[in-house]
Amino acid sequence: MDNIDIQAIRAAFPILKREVNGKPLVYLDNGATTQKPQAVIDAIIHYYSDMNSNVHRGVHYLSQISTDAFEVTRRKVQEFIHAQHDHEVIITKGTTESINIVAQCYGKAFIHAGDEIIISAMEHHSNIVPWQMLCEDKGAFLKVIPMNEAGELDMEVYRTLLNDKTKLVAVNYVSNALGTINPIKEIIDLAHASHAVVLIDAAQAIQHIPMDVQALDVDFLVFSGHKMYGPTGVGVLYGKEALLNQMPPYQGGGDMIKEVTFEKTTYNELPFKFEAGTPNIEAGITLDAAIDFIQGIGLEHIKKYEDELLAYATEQLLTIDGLRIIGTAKEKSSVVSFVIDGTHPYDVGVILDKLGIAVRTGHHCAQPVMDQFGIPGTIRASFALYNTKEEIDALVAGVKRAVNMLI
Ligand code: C6P
Repeated sequence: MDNIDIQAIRAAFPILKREVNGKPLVYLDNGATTQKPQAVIDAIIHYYSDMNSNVHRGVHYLSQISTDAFEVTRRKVQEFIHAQHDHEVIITKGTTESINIVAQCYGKAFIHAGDEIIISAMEHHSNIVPWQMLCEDKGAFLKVIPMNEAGELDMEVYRTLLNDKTKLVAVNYVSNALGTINPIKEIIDLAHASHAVVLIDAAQAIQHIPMDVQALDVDFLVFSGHKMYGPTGVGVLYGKEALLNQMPPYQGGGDMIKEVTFEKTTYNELPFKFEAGTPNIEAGITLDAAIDFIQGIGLEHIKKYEDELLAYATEQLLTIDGLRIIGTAKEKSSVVSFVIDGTHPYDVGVILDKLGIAVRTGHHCAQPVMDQFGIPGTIRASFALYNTKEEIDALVAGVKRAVNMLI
């Protein structure tokens, strides 16, 4: 575990010092949301103590420094994902809103009756329901790339699903329920060969895997700030300039207009066309500190360290009798989902909580995944860069204890 000073990293997250139920907190629910480093917390305090003001509106000093800071984040995101232009970065509420913007706006302009949209069998509900709503609205059809028992997409079937009716492909980079890393470059290239555009849901990838939207040639990429050590209520929609320019706005309101009369409104240019109303200013501004934090360590180092944690957790959990890992793809990231014969995931989760260990139990907003495996849900441990092998040992001991109590 070279290059990672784990004690220094842990010290940067004040919440990791607390106890839960009289035990040291072991936080393994990072797929749901990550904890925040002191630098992000300080940035939020600094924003409200020294800067609070609306953005893109005022000539006064505070409004200008807030606006500048908000735009610094936009450029930081641009650099972080290697976008060509900063105006290709739309600041949203989060992944869910970003996907809904594409479904509504791209859908309004480009999806027609009889068109087909492809998603995968391992999508989060946020990357299923907006497309179902669009298909219902437009008389389009939703097709699903199946996956095998390991939780890997069937790329042969994907090739056969693509045809000249396919208009859009929407797939996650990393599955939140299984941890599978999908072959998104291949997915994108095949879709482009069929003249379809591609949205990649990077909600579970952006904090673990270096991202380059130009190298990927992805059309839309979406993610949330709160899963990458940043604040809640902010996310990103990256879109290629040409596509965003052709899409109608999402919501009408302040900031997204150039000129309004009662007869006609002209819309603002990118990115503001998609940013109606006052944004979550403090979250927009302080996402910058979260990206600085990640870049200060380096995603290559983070990925290497987290891969070691995942391998160790997988090996140790498999020593438990009756434990089955759901999601055994060759390429995985930071998630281990499992079930244990004779126990319900919820009961195991409650016992782990009594031991101070936070995991998520249930369907993880991916009910079709659970249906395919014929289970009500899983116990999911999801890792971040501050987790340790000792915490995995605590998880394994806790699961063993739960098994002894429940069976
Ligand atoms: N997954 C989890 O515990 P929002 O809620 O908009 O920030 O992110 C939605 C979302 C979309 N796609 C994927 C792949 C996701 O994992 C999530 C959020 C959390 O797995 C909360 S349900």
